[in-house]
Amino acid sequence: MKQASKLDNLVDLLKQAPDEVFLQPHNVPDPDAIAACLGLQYLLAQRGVKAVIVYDRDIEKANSLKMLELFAVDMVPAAKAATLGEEDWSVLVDGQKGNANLTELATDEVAAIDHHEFMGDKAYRFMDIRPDYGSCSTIIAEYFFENAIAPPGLVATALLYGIFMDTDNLTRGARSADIEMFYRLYPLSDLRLITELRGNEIAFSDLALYADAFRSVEVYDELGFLRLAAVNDSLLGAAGDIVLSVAGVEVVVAYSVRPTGIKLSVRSQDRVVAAHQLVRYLVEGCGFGGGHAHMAGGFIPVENLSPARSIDTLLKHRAIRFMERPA
Ligand SMILES: [Mn+2]
Repeated sequence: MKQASKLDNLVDLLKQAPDEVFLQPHNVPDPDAIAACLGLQYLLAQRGVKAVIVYDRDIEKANSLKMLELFAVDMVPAAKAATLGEEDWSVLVDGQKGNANLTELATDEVAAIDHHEFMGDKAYRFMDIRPDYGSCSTIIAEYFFENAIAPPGLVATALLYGIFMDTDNLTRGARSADIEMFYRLYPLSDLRLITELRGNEIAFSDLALYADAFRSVEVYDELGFLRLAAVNDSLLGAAGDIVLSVAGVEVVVAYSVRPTGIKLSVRSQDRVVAAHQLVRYLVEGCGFGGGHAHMAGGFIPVENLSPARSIDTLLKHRAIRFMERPA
């Protein structure tokens, strides 16, 4: 007898759902999260499971919005999912319970498919967490090929773009699995759409924000700091990436100050500096954070901030102390 695939197991589980099935990506879904949800939604539909994609926090980035349009992704903001309730089940995609960037909805989170660091046992009934993968789209692409389901052109293109974005064009945290899936998706994809997405990565209104943020950049040896105005903190990671591309800068701490607290994005291309460890060090005792060795994020709630000490000083002190700690 043929061994059940991961998709088979997930489908068997979801067929027992007492009511609706939702797919929930991390908040402010990025291209990888959107593509993985789109692919999984298609796979489940092929197997007779209808799933609704539900997300929290508005999508602001131009390329994520463009994806929704080009791939006709049907995603519902959590606040508008009128039928969502405790009797519904959800699959977490590109995130896990306990992540700072994942709102706990009323649904029962029965499953998680993710490539971020393992957040500990959350009693899922299906779990596929592969922290060594560069993107969640790679995991979903494998589900297609393992089960001999051909991804339609639009789905293949979305997954290809998801891998492309999360691995920074296969240069950041990409593993052989990411490259293999990229290679298999490539001939099935519509490359004109990829070009169109690449041409929509920044909105015109973002330019002034970037310009202000870049004026705030300070560099201490290999460590760069960037402060962004709160208006659109989804630009944080992308702005951090640009600072990381500055010659000599290997580690970037980017942050934005918003009314509810400080949002952090950390990037590292220094092999001995793990971004998720650095972000945890930055927020120790006052916030939460996590991610991968190359990219990580965190948050410090406003109530934990000391009025006596500026956030700029706190973050710079802590980051420099982390860099100078004995190995
Ligand atoms: Mn991802």
